[in-house]
Amino acid sequence: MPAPRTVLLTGAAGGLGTLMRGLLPGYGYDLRLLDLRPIEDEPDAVTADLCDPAALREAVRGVDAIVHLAGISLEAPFEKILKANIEGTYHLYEEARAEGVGRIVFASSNHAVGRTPRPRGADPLIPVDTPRRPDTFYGLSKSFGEDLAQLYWDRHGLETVSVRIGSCFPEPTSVRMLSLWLSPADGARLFHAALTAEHVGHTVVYGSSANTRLWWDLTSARALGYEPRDDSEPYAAKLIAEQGEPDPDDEAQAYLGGHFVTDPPIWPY
Ligand code: NAI
Ligand code: 15L
Repeated sequence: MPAPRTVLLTGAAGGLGTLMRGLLPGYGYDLRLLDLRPIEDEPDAVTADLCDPAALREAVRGVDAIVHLAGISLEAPFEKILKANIEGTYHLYEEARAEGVGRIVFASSNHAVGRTPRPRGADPLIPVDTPRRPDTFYGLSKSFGEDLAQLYWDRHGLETVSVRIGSCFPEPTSVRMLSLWLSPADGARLFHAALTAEHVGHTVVYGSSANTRLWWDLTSARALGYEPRDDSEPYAAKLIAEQGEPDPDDEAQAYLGGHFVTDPPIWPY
């Protein structure tokens, strides 16, 4: 696939979308923006629902690739997740296929494998082919997205890199995030690698920085050319002083998905 230049960024009004709107143009991309919500100071952004195939057809026409961030990003009743994340992602793939888009970078999540026990002591890092164990309907929708991506590669030759993002925020804000943090700058590096690596088929990668306390294996991400530069460790002493060391007997800290396993944050809309 030739290096993509015009990229549709879905979910462009969201937290990660806003960070990537700032960073991805630095890699030479022309971004076309899409979200359910209008975006201030972006009059050309497409305001559309993922469940509107006609609007998606227009939005994907002529783009070289898609970075798909749109959707419900926390736990919600199944019916809402079904619409936005499952049907919505299907519609995007279907319109991308119809318009001949070559590649999608799909924002999967650690919550697709959130019920996986977190490694302790000398345990090996969690491999990318660990069985999927969603911790929520939200995580289940990300697991669906990964299967959808595999189907569209196998059946239609539409490539995807599914990025199981850890926690992509300007700074880690919890002890758990010390292991999962993806700095925004590393996030842009990873998306750029996912957009430009050759022959990805459907590749699943974990998305985090080179954290000292890493829980998962970044080999498949590095194979795309991703070279993380950040590490959450400078934040560790302060966060541990405030929140304490993780308690292995606390169920909310025993799994990759953290408190999503016991008390998931609910999508507010
Ligand atoms: P966010 O909630 O801030 O942004 C999501 C955006 O999607 C919102 O602007 C929302 O308006 C839009 N959206 C929701 N439903 C839509 C629909 N039906 N049609 C069109 N747009 C719709 O979430 P955030 O943090 O920016 O995450 C972006 C993506 O990355 C999400 O898919 C999330 O699941 C995934 N992710 C994010 C992580 C993070 O650390 N920020 C970690 C793991 C995954
Ligand atoms: C996610 O998948 C969420 O979208 C994000 O808001 C964070 O909660 C992140 O996981 C996390 O696990 O920290």
